[in-house]
Amino acid sequence: MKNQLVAKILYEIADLLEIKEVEFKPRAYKRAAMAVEALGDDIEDYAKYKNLDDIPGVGESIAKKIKEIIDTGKCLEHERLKKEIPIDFEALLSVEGLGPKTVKLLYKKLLIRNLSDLEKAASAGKIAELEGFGEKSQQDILDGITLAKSKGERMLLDEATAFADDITGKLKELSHITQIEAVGSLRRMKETVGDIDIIAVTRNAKAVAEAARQLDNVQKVYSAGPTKIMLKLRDGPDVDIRIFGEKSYGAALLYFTGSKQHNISLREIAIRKKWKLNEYGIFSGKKQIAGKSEQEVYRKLGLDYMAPELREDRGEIEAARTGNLPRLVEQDEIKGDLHVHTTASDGVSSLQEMVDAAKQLGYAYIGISDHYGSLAIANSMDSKRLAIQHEAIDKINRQSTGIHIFKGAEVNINKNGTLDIEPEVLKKLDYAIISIHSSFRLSQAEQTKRVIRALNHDKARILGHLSARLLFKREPVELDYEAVFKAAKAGNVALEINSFPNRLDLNDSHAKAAKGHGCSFAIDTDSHNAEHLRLMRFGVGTARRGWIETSSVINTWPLKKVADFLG
Ligand code: DGT
Ligand code: CA
Ligand code: CA
Ligand code: ZN
Repeated sequence: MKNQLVAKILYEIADLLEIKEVEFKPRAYKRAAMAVEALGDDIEDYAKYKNLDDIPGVGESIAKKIKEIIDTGKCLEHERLKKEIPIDFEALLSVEGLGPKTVKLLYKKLLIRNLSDLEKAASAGKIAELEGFGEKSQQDILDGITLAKSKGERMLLDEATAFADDITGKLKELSHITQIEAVGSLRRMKETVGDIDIIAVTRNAKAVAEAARQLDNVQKVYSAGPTKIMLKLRDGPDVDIRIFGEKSYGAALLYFTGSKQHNISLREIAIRKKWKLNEYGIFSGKKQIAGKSEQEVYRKLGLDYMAPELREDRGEIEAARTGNLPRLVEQDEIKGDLHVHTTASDGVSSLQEMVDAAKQLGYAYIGISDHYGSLAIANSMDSKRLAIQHEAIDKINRQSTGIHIFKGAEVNINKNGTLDIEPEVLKKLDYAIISIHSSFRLSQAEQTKRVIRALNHDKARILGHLSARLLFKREPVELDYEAVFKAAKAGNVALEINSFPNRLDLNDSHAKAAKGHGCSFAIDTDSHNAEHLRLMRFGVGTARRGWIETSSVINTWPLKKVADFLG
């Protein structure tokens, strides 16, 4: 899908025009970018079968540019603006606290174009001297640069998944490829991915190498032999493709899925049995005694099958040996999504659009949880707007459309642990998700006290994105997690596993620790447009990495039971 690429370029045109102080146009581009982001269909299909200017917010001139991006991967107007104003938006906006407005200001005042300009200016104390900045914001920027740089060559799981799906999808069309699958950290659903690893079975390795060379987004082919092809994608990761025979497919999957530590422990078991285990199979002397499937290899080693998400050598092998593996939650057991924003706060899709999209996913319920309170940046609701939303929800619920809508809200936890909502308004909700959106840097003791106090509010039923981290952007808050999990269990508050790819919060190890305290979980998406509802798979993957079982996930429960839980 080229939707993301189109939206990204439109957003950048908007930002560049804003720097040039062009009137009106920036808003138009931004609106169009948001609409493309929220579009349910593949934009390429849309261009083929419908009129691009039927998309709300897209006029004739922007439609032309979208067509140009679909056809050529870029837009001349955008290239021209970039030459005129050579700012590396992507890098600068990846620094926590820098928005388009600040980037614009820093360019105008200090001619900052990229991370290195920014770092120089901040280190020299020039940013603190600007009006509206100070020592603290300068230090925040320096910290932000360190984090943005830590991204290095790794990327978020959803980005890596999109790249991998694209390649495996195209190669799958070759008739001589009988099996192909992405492995490595991607298959283990790790929160960030270094390179993409792919295993294929084919009769014609030469043709695979040729096809890989021809992929339209390949930037460079490092090497292409009969068993291994290594390449780099344009604006993307390195990809290792390895080719195996049918007989070794399972062993190869197992080996290249990793983790390395999991592999090492398996090999030790094989050695104890006087066998050899490698990417071609289990061998007794020269004879292959297993290797066609992963199941076969595990069985031979006396182990139950372990889902890829478990393979981190965190006790899964012992559990597999003794028949004690967890009954992991699965994507198709999810019956609803309880963290969803709409146009009533900072979402892009309307209530009705969100409900329709949830229905299409086969959900039995959805919880609408727009921001409430004083958080200006998120266009938070007040009691008046909430009342209007509740009327709209009542109306849809009365139509008995086969999906139930819960009335929720995402409520900020104030610095002192009170909630940013009037008590009489809180009472009108079915439930509140309580989240940290400010005061990220309290001491561990203060932060822990704050969260535990907030847990005690009636209606606080889900604790949202607990660590508040943003991958490559914001460090997690300091917290006595064990104490919070204990309090959540005592108050019967579910812990969110936020599926948004730059959050994945709780992360895998926190989820596993919380499970140890008997906590329950809500895996949800924090959707801001209808497409985001599909991000659920990344939250489910994270939950599975945390050994989370179906029974403890509240949004696998039937409607009646969730309604009881929410109260
Ligand atoms: P990444 O790419 O950094 O996100 O992480 P992985 O896990 O995808 O690591 P990668 O791409 O270096 O290797 C893919 C898999 O291949 C890895 O998970 C396990 C296996 N592997 C790689 N190197 C070794 C090794 O030296 N020993 C063993 N036993 N397995 C290895
Ligand atoms: Ca890898
Ligand atoms: Ca690799
Ligand atoms: Zn939030």
